[in-house]
Amino acid sequence: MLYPRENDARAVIDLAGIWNFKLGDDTEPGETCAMPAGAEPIAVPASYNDQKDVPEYRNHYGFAYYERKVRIPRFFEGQRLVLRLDAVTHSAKVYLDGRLIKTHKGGFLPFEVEITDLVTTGTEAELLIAVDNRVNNSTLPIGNEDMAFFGSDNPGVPSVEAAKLWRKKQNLPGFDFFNYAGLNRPVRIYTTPKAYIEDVTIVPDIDGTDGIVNYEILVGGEATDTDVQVDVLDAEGQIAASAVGANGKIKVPRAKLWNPYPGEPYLYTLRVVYGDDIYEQPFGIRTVEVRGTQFLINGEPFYFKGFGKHEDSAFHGRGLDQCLNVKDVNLIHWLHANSFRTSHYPYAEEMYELCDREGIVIIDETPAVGINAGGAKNPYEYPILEHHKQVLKDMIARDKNHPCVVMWSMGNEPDTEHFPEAAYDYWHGLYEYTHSLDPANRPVTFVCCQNNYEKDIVTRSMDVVCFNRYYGWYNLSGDLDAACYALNMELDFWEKQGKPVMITEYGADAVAGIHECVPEMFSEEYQVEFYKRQNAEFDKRSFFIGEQVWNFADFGTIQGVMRVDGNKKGLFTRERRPKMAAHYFRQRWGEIPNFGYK
Ligand code: E8X
Repeated sequence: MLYPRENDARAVIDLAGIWNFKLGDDTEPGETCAMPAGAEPIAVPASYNDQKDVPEYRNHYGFAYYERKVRIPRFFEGQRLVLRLDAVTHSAKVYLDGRLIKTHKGGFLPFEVEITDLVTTGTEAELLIAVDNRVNNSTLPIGNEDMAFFGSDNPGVPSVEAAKLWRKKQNLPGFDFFNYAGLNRPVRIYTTPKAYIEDVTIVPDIDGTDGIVNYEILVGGEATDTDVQVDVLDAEGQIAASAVGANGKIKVPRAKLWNPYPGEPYLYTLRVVYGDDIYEQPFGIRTVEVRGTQFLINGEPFYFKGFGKHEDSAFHGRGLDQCLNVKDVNLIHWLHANSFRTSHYPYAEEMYELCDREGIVIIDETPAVGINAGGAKNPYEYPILEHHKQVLKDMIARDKNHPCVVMWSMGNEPDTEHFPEAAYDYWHGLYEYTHSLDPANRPVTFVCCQNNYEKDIVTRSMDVVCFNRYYGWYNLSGDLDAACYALNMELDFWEKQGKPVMITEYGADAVAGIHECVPEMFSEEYQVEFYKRQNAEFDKRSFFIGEQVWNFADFGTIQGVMRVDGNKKGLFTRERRPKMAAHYFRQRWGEIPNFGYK
């Protein structure tokens, strides 16, 4: 799915601003819908939860209504008109002049609907979006539908059945991040000519000093007899190579490669002309390959230095915050880091464009988090497989041309221990499906949870072993000697798999400002000691290809006895103030090269 870009042939109207807003309940609107009375102002794009300090905004359960007028200019006459919503969390029902025109499930990927024949140019239309924030066993991320601790073994609390009678209906997130909801990313109307470019696929390759650009252009709309013209433009906008035809292979002599920062992340542009339509797609010439226990970028063994992140900030919630994205990218450079995982959902396209430009490597992850009932239930009986496949398809269709994306993560911390065969059937099927979706056939993984790795027969089947471990925090708490012993037992196990292995989460909560002479849990000193001791063990292992800490920054979560105003495992506070661990990693990663470390 192409990102909206204005040019000589296309216009884009961004509908950012103040909309009318009203919380509803869990009654689902039907084929027609009118804006409820009593509307309040709301900023778009942003989550609604932090925009008003009342419990109803923070703890809503069900639908919320967004409404505004949109004017379609006269000079749009004769053009194809498309309404695109970049992320409506978690699902949407879209109405134009009160009539349902589109529904969508999934809160982190774009969807669009053609409105050419639904509006009249030179007039105003009413756009109304009903946003459902509910999570359950059929959504990604997963919401728990009943909490085991309501069981009869919890004196003073009746059975789950009783609790369903007297406890108010609410979201029970099966994930450790606040359930921010709303029109979290841009809403736009864009135009194309009636005969238009529908999709662009680019698969780069390297042949000696030449770049190879394998491309495929999909066209749509009115048939024309014109052919597709394709030019490869260099960073100065000069034509480096050209071709005619909807698909083909273009050689770029003496190509400049896309390399991770501080290398040069050189970007070309594929300019496509079809009839009256034009589309310009930035891209990079680089290759990605797993070979033995190495992860190669442009044929060189790459070492991941980075984090799991979140799209999370005060006021915006999970809403697009380009100022914060620029600040975070600059802090990633400051840390001499080179990568992050989009935990635990695909991020806004604007962040991938920034990472393409800044040479930051991304592991792109779906919102499949919470597929884990701790053994109490078999989560592979949840009705999620078809939606999970749709999410993978949409994520790859959106992100396939980004040079910064080097691997797909199908999900985070599912239960792979208690129902190992069911887990293998579920994830191996998805693994093969994911490979089939990506024209560039990038490596595919998922991120396994802190579990019994000997019972887990899934993680070892991935292209790269990505594991999350908290030895010295969630278990062996405070005992870093025992933690390192357990870690080495596990690294011995992974060494036998003959695959590249990286840690995608490890960390300790540190409340900024708590200091101890003797490092103890929740102090900044303990967070540093936790990393120092475990990094020393990783450095001894040649098959170990990367360290991504949890988390880049403190972030908002649901309330719980283990969360002190959110999750405090950040290297930075939520306001991006560095803790001691940020200074520690800045020094460590400043001494570790991107390539050839292992
Ligand atoms: C944590 C992280 C959480 O924030 C992230 O979204 C997923 C969690 C650790 C799981 N991984 O809690 O800080 C470790 C489970 C051990 C029982």
